[in-house]
Amino acid sequence: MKISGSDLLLIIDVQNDFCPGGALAVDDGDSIVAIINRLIPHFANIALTQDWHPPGHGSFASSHPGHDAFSTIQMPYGEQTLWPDHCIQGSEGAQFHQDLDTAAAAMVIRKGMNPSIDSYSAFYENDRKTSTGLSGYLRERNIKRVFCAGLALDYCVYYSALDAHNEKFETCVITDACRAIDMDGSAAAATTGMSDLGIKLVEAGTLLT
Ligand code: VGL
Ligand code: ZN
Repeated sequence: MKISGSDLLLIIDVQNDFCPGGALAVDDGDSIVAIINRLIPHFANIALTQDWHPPGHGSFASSHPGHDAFSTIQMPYGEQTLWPDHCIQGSEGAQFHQDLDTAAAAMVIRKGMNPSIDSYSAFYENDRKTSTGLSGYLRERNIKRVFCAGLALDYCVYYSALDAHNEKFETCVITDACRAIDMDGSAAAATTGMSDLGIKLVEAGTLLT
């Protein structure tokens, strides 16, 4: 597969809290940094997302006494998984992994800032209505195809890929440049869900040649 000038590399939540030692660590999460760094020089357009929650965010189990992390509750916008406190604005855990080569990124989308709505996707908050503005930005920049990489495959990468597809961008997920949280089969469900929609699952090696 050949990368063109109208392709975007969307690097999702490669932050300390999602890496080993972090508050919501994804197994092997840091192992994707080297692969992503190798992909970066091949793309003319790069955007990063950064999970960026205020303290006491509504997606934190600690904001719902009596509810444990990794359980689910009903929010006004639907079901929400509760997480350990993570990616608090300005904290070390919210910083990008120190080896991630962020210099070439034109755009950083911060998300999950509304205290009462979580945001997995780079495009829409979890109410599925509130836009981050990314879609308009990409259209103005004439982006036609979005390649997703990052953390976590079954949450923020998955929802970002679904929305990129719904917004009519051709969408690919670079599977070996992602790692999953994988709760109750969520990684397999995300992978199947994406390929059923026609989202292409590709390996980094096919883009680097
Ligand atoms: C994420 C859970 C909570 C992610 C962010 O980046 O996949 N997951 N916040
Ligand atoms: Zn979060």
